[in-house]
Amino acid sequence: MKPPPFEYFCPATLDEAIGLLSERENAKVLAGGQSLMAMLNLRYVFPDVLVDINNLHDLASIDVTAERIRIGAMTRQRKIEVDAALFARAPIFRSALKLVGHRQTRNRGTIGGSLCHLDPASELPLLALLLDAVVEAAGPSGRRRIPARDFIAGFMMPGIAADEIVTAIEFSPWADTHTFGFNEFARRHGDFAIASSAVHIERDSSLVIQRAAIAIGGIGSVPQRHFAGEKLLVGTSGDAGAIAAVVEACDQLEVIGDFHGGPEYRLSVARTMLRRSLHSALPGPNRPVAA
Ligand SMILES: Cc1cc2nc3c(=O)[nH]c(=O)nc-3n(C[C@@H](O)[C@H](O)[C@H](O)COP(=O)(O)OP(=O)(O)OC[C@H]3O[C@@H](n4cnc5c(N)ncnc54)[C@H](O)[C@@H]3O)c2cc1C
Repeated sequence: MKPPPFEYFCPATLDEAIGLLSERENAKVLAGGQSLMAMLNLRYVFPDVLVDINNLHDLASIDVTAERIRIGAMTRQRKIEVDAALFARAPIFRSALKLVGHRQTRNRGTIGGSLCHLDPASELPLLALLLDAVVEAAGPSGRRRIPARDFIAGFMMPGIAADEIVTAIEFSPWADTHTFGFNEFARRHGDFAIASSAVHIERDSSLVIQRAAIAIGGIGSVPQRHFAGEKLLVGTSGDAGAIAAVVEACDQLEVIGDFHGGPEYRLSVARTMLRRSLHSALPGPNRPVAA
């Protein structure tokens, strides 16, 4: 398959790229190309202009401080997977990235591209939601910061205008003592997940859960926070009863079916993935016996 014809630009600066997106009709950003090129070849999208942002090297960096983690939009997924400083403060990225496509796709694919493609089963938007990240976008009227929950505007619909470019994602790292779990089920390695779950937990010295974040991907039109489950978990020791209640409460999430599986099947897979993630995030004496 060949893509439909398009004009191609490869600007050297962010301003130039934004200028092209504002001046040209029906223009699209090209980042790692791992989703866009397939969509062009399959004739799902027909842009008249492609603005390749691979020369915007300033957008490819990872900055980790005690208060803040910032990942530039053009950072390759493989770079994020192996970054030691990021791993020390947010190890969930490595676990999740190992499940994003294949090493070859991660060598090219970018975090910005994944956020903007916004497949409901994508791992990186799920982490953005889990971590209450802020997405930074630049457009003709400057830069703005968009909370991940607003950025995820709908099914494969990022909350940015056609002439805006995502420049970075930022979030505050959790306490060094936090624990996490990330699990997903896909029919073949590298496929998009039928359901995925991401869990972050902070406990006090008595092993009582003080803070919890849970996000579920793949089962709805967008990745979702499981707020009801988080409430059920905080204040408990993460015992078997609490875990069962959190898993049960998944029926409060949006669940849709497609040709890969109906809603009941997806919900059942999501519950299993969540149970596994909770078990990984709750090590030590309070770890419940796996069901
Ligand atoms: C075999 C295979 C398996 C895969 N498996 C998975 C998987 O399991 N999980 C997963 O999450 N992904 C998976 N993917 C897709 C992933 O590899 C892509 O990297 C990702 O979806 C898009 O990132 P990209 O940098 O390649 O973006 P592109 O393909 O270049 O762009 C994707 C979309 O985002 C827009 N865009 C890109 N960057 C920006 C920006 N900075 N600002 C504004 N708009 C932007 C583009 O215009 C386009 O609409 C898979 C891909 C392949 C080929």
